[in-house]
Amino acid sequence: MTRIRFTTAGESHGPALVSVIEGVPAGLALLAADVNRELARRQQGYGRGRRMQIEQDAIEFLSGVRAGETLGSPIAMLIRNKDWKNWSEIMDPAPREEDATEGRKRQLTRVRPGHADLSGVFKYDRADARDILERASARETTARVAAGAVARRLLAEFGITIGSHVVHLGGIDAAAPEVLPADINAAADPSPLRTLDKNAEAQMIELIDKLKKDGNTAGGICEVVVRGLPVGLGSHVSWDRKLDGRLARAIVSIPAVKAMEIGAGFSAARKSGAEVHDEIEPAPGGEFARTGHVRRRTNMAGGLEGGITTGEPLVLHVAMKPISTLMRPLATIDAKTGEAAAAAAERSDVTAVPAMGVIAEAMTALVLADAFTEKFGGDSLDELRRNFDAYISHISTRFSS
Ligand code: EPS
Repeated sequence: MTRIRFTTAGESHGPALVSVIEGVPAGLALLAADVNRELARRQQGYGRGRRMQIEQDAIEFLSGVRAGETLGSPIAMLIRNKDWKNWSEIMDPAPREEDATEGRKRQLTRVRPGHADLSGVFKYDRADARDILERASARETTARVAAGAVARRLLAEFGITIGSHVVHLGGIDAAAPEVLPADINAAADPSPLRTLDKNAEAQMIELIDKLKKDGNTAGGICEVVVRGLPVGLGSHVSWDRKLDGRLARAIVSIPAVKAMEIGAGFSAARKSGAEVHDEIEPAPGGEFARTGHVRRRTNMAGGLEGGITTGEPLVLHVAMKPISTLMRPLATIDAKTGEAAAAAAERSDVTAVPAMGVIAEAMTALVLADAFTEKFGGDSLDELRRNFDAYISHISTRFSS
């Protein structure tokens, strides 16, 4: 497994973020613009903090791409932090004279409930929670989105598209249209909340303005939809090959994400089997070649049965808790003294749910690109395509002979 791996490095106010993705076949057309477009999507959303005005995230390829095509070698991408110039003393990797006497400026010891601050200080035995929060910051997700953009390019070659939209924010539900638009992101991205419901959007904006005044924050839920998948990615044979588990791990690792549902999710537990399981019927016609010329009458399963894709759209719901930095701080302790204190108020966002959808798309793309290359193999894009075409031709003629 794991034919496609990725890792990220970087502190929120350090010089740069780094993203390394490995296992992408050679010969995939890839431009910095393909990645930067996704980074720009992650930066949008009503309710973001001032940092998003400072940064204009963009990558430089350090390796793995030549003349606009991947080489099959690790692709390393550098994303410089524009804010670094304001933090270079505080984040300087080299020791400074004043460290011994005064310590670094902007220490954070009034640890924030809900953030990694306190557990991290204990675990890594640090005096300053900045040593923890700089890496725990959701700034790291920029590097995930960069890797995800490469995975998305690969999937696009095979007609697989990934979109998302916000379906809930801080107690406000957004009504989903009966039929989702063909291009979900083209419809959702122009909305400041990335929602498809204009009424809900206005209420969400009002809520965010109110929470901002109150020094408070909001969470919410995004729906991620993947179309164009073939039947047969993932496997039922062992726990760690099951695609549902692999997706859950990737998605729930996103900062502040507390839950993920597949298809009907929690609501399936309250229904009977006859209501939940999607009936299967023959489906002749070219568009169903990827599903072996069958289709489900419904998609309660959200595109996965037995940890394997069915070829129906993959549908995930991803829940994010409210951001844990509150401008009107909660009670905590001072990690220096152990005494009661009010939590530190670092610059932050009121909500980042619209961005979370973009990050969830990226993590989904990475898991699916891994499962896709695992199934179809190949060191070059052409080889991957030959293997894919042979499989589709095989499953689509299964019932015709
Ligand atoms: C983020 C950058 C951060 C935060 C946010 C996400 O920038 P700064 O800390 O300089 O304001 O805005 O991180 C958090 C909400 C958090 O709790 O760490 C980004 O690039 O997405």
